[in-house]
Amino acid sequence: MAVERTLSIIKPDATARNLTGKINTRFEEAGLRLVAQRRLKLTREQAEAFYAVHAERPFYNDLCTYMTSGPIVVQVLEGENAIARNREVMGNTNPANAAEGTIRKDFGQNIEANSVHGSDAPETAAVEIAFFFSTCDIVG
Ligand code: IDP
Ligand code: MG
Repeated sequence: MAVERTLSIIKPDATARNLTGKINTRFEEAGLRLVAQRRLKLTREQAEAFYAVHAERPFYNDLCTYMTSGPIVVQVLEGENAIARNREVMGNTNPANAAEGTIRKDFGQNIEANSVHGSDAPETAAVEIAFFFSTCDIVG
């Protein structure tokens, strides 16, 4: 296993319910280190660009509306096998199908407002990290 970095987002449903600290604790307890973090509100243009890979999906427009509906916390998580590890800790996209003890099971509201985003592969992690952070923002 290699030390990796992945892009994580705490989504508007979770910041609205003041869950940033509780979610960060899940990451830290799973051995993931928060090596960069910033709170911001996405513009429509940013949300559309970030989720461009989903542009043809039926949920794309609603997803972009939801992701601009409140503040988010963007963060870089670092650790052994961080991309897969983070996705384990997050759980299934649909909270109704997520395993016990995962973030989405415990905090997610529905398949759209599912509290967290995590990159799905090394290539997408690199692109998504660069979307929000420059190298000097990330301190490992
Ligand atoms: P992931 O976040 O688990 O990687 P993706 O398939 O990449 O799941 O979808 C990106 C995001 O789009 C999801 O986290 C969720 O917020 C939203 N989404 C995915 N599928 C649906 C759906 O069927 N209806 C509404 N929103 C969806
Ligand atoms: Mg995804």
